Amino acid sequence: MVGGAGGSWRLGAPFLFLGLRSGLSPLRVSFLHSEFERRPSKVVSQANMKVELLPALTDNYMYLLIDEETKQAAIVDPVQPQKVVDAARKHGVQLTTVLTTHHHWDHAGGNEKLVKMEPGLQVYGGDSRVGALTQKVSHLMSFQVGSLHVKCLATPCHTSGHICYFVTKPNSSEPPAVFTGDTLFVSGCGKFFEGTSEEMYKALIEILGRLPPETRVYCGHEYTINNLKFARHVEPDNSAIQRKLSWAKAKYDSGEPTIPSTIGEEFTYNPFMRVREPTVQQHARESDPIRTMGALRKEKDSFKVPKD
Ligand SMILES: N[C@@H](CCC(=O)N[C@@H](CS)C(=O)NCC(=O)O)C(=O)O
Ligand SMILES: [Zn+2]
Ligand SMILES: [Zn+2]
Repeated sequence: MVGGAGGSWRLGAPFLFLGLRSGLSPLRVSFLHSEFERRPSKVVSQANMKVELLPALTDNYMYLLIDEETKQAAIVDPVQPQKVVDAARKHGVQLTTVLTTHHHWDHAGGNEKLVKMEPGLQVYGGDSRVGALTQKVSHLMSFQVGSLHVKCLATPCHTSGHICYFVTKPNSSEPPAVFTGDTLFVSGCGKFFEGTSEEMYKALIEILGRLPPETRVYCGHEYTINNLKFARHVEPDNSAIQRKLSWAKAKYDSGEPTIPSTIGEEFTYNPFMRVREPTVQQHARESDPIRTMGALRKEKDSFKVPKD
């Protein structure tokens, strides 16, 4: 909307000036004025956000987040910069922003090279260990990518500086998106390298779990099938797990990603989001959700994934 209005103002002002100088009637001036008024709403009704999944390495995902209104874009975890530059060119968008979830090589390892290829990028992250960092962020800080609103959610545990990015399009009926890196996976969560069960409980239940249920979840890895096999081991009688696993196997067989899920869906099959459920606590032989979180993570760290 800002771009649309700015564009017509830049056009409108000289026309108005010429109009006065050449003695055009006030009618002509008011016609220009009504043109100016009409433009912004048209832009808003067409505006949208688009997310392109870019598979990287063996099972990582990078995400190109496009603001359709301004044709500006952000890239989440650009570990393979050439693929990012090619995708931005294909869509005809201007890459302005890098959103880094955490400092691990398979997520932040491409930042320096990308910044060399595309000078002037803003590189966001929550950890000084993130390469080429220009904007160190913390919990609830927010900024714009074009007309899209991005809110930083600190979710320390997998790493101490891990950030998830919650993206909304103001005045749109479109569901929001959240980029969860290695905190939340489809039906799983990241290993607790630099944090505690209490922190992962806070991240999954109190921060990500309180986002609108329709929020699209874009995670850092394609681990869905293995995660659902662990979920089935935890809750053998949960039909949401059975259904999602059959669906994920079919997707895998046709070479398609299983991303995104939604926050609402995760509560039905992700054992780490279900630590308050009696069935999950009984499996873990615990009666407290945080201790259940710890027990599940410990069990999954050495879980041998069955063939089917
Ligand atoms: N188990 C992983 C091994 C790789 C790994 O440790 N990945 C990290 C993220 S880079 C993690 O947190 N994985 C979560 C998990 O294995 O449950 C796999 O399925 O390939
Ligand atoms: Zn990681
Ligand atoms: Zn990772």
